[in-house]
Amino acid sequence: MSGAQQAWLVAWALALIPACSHPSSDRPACGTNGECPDGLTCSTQRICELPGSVFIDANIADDARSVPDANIADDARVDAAPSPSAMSCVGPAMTCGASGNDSCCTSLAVPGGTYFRSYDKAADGALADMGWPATIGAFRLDKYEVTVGRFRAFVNAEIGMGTQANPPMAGAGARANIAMSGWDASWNAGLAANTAALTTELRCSSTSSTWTDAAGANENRPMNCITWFEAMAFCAWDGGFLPTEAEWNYAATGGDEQRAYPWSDPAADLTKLDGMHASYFDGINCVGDGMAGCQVTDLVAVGTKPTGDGRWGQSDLAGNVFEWVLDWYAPLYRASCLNCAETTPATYRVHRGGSFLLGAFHLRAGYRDNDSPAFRNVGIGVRCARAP
Ligand SMILES: [Ca+2]
Ligand SMILES: [Ca+2]
Repeated sequence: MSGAQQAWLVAWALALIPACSHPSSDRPACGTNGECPDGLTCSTQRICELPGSVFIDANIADDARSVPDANIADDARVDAAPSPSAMSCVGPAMTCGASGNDSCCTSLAVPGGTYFRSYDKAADGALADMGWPATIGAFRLDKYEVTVGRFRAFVNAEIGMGTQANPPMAGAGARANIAMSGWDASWNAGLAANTAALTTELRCSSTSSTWTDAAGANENRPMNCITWFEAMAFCAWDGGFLPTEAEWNYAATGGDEQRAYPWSDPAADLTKLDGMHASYFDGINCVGDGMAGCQVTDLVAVGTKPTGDGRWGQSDLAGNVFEWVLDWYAPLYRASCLNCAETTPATYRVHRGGSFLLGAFHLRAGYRDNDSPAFRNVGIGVRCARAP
């Protein structure tokens, strides 16, 4: 294929991707010397970005590549009831949610249905492509992001849990109807060598990691700084599995209501986004804790902003931490699908929902982001799904 043909093919492929507006105010500007909040890095455009993300925005012209490579300069990176089987809540007190007395492992039913992926009814038309329908079977999705306390139960369950010293069994966390969805032994190499290495790596930030080696003030905050491998291993051990990208999107957008944010009701009302609904970046501050600046307290205790709950009751789907999902990242969705997931190995895994460090558009139910499965960031955690 000639260079001109290749260029045309890339342009054609990019043109198929749902266009998104992505204002620079969604991300903090860099300081004079390139300073950014912990977890973000300064781009060549002097905007604090989530490092490693692959993002394509509405301005295709500045997106020279869809996948970053070693030559950074040419990469477009501008822009219900407690679950009976949740191992992580055997023992810990009922301390989660808006009143601080709910099981941190509450898992809520999501009825099946058909919807359009990365589409919402918001009047701004930013996610207006109805070309990607999907049908989802009934499942359960945990009400809360996985907390530090739950992750601690995992680390302490047996010697070496979630590390190469004690990896998941092959096939763990598999989905009944999705081939290649369980743990693959080749992923063991992606785990930390042992518990000492793991607990060191879990402190991926000097200021905003939520993990502490001894139980402390962060037990009900979302666990961050975990890789996709650790997210997968945790949910499998906990009696669940990672939601698919389509399931996560379905729950966040309220299925056929096609909400812009999980709480948007009526769906076209985009005005309801503030610090009461979510922990996010408002263009000036991380607003989760109501205080100026971005710090670990902006990683709010799960479920403490109930006005931001979704159609089926899940909390913090938008903001606080991005949530790893099962799928490998494919730039284009399949045209339509039934209980689908991208399980063909690629380079990046998908995470969804935006974080305490990033702005409004990242929180939209249809927004997609992705990183290497080995990536750790203060803005990325996980939420588990379960069989209905
Ligand atoms: Ca703050
Ligand atoms: Ca979240």
